[in-house]
Amino acid sequence: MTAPILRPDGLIYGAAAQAAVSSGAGGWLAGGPAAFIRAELIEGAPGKARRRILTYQELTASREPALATRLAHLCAPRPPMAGLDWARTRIMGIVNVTPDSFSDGGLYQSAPAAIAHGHRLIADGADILDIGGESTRPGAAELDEDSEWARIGPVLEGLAGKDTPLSVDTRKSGVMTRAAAHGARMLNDVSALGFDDGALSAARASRLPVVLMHAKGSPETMQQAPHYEDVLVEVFHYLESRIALCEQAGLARGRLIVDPGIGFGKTLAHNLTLLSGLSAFHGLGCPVLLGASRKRFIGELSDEPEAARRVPGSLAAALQAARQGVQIVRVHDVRETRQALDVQEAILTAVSP
Ligand code: 9MG
Repeated sequence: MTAPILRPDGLIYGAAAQAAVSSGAGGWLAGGPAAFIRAELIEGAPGKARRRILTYQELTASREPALATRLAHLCAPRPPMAGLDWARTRIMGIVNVTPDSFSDGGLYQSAPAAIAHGHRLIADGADILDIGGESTRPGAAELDEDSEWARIGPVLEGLAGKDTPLSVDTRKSGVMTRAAAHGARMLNDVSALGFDDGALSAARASRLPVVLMHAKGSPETMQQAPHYEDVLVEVFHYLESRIALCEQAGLARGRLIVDPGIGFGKTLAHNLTLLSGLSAFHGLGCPVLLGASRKRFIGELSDEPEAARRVPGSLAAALQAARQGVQIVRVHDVRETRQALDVQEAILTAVSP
């Protein structure tokens, strides 16, 4: 039987959230600061799932053990990771040391240029930097491990030792191990530890938090007519199965971050469904990361072929993620995102006289 999914709805913030939780009318979403007063219950297999809305009070009254477990995951506070707590949405700034990334490929290809870019993102308000040496844009070819490390290693060393934690974006066990030894504080694997047979054990041994991202197929093939019966249900259950695999291998849920993988084997409609249903992923009991920055779906919606001109759409996606309690947004435009998130937070938590 498929485990139920809860997609929190009726999200509230600030004093309203506090009052709802205190009165028992609402629950904290992943420990707060957002709370929810109802949720969509999604039961059944993809393509046959039934959906109905229940109030928070109806949910807490349920005697169904699977539902109680889901609700507990949904509400529990997440432990800090890489020195970051989750009191506000964290910004992960992108440092691509690649010749061919979809948006900034070639711009920071030399280590000094990438390090300078990293410093700029920190000054702009990044909470964490994600350093990547292999492009994962649709159609990108694979890179061998030594070449990938030759790109990442010097940048990691150049940015390590600052207060801002560093994440390394890699699918390869050897790069994970080397990154951990050179000061990385997080691993970001777009294949959810599925690309390299040694990745699960390397990630476990690193003792670092790990991002598990959903992707359908490899970057080379993923945009060739992706199909789902029910994208939200399938992505959710895929991530749940990866968490179970990690836990069986000794990599605790408390070290995992989940990501629905916007643009990785998804059409525009799939991406929009995931973006509007992001709050459901809190039911996995891990912080949620979203990477929508400058992606193709924004270009499709706005008829904008140039990735660097998709900043407004990227901000809309980051704001939507933050309102749904997403803990980390992975972005190119840190300063703009910081300002947008700060303004939204001030509005959502404003106290009326
Ligand atoms: C490396 N990379 C590119 N896009 C990404 C996304 O959406 N999420 C994560 N975790 N990594 C990404």
